[in-house]
Amino acid sequence: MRTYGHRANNHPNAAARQLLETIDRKKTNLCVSVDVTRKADFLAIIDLVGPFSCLVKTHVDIIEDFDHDLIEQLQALSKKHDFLIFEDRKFADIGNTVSLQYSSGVHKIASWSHITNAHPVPGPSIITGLASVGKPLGRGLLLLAEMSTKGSLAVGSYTEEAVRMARANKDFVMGFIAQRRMDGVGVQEGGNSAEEEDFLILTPGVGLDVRGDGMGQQYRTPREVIVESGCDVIIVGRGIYGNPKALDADNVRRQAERYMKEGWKAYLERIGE
Ligand code: 5IU
Repeated sequence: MRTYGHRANNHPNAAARQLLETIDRKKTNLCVSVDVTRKADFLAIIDLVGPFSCLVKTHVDIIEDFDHDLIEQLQALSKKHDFLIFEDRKFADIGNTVSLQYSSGVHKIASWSHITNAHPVPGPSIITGLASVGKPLGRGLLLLAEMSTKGSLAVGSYTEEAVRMARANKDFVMGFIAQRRMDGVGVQEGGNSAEEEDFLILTPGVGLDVRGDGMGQQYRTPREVIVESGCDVIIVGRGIYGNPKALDADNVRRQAERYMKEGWKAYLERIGE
């Protein structure tokens, strides 16, 4: 299994290259997911976890006091701590509409988010729409090939079609949100092999202390995700920041470091070091 650094040197997608370089430089495959509704909490958590993260995942539409200053501060933290930004927008509409949702509105996601994601449900036109905005800016797109939730419909032929859509759009699609490596998935008999591709697999549903959240979320450990399933980045939210109404800065820092160490240990095991 190749190293993150080796993959960075050879990756054709600019955003994937940036992410792999950051992972290699900081020795962390941890993406922290920050689902909180107050700007002050959002920025405080990111400042605490930034040193341990290669990527910070946001849902800016849940922030009640969102403003342009939040984006400026987020970008400053991204520079200060050397992490990329991933707005987990999960676009799902027709090409024209998603191009407007990505570029415009209150949030202007494409102007600050290095990476975003989309449901493959509308078919390849969703990639065309998003690429018309994101490609000139050097952004990267992840397709949702699978989900971590109980009863997810993104399985079987749906997942295979998602991978085929990505293969046909490698200049903009850098990888997947999925629960396992996608090498060979959807490759038809006699069809092209997947040898030439290097999709990044970013995986939510990661926790060390509990197996679920009572709302359908299912957690696996960093080792299960990185070693057993061959994924590249662990996405961790509440396992790190706990209850946003009772933030404990020392504990947030400690948990981020704990997940970073577990994720890196698993990666070293995977590459045989
Ligand atoms: N998320 C999932 N599962 C998925 C997808 C996205 O949990 O399949 I696609 C998001 C939802 C949340 C974060 O923003 O990842 C996980 O947060 P917790 O670690 O707090 O469960």
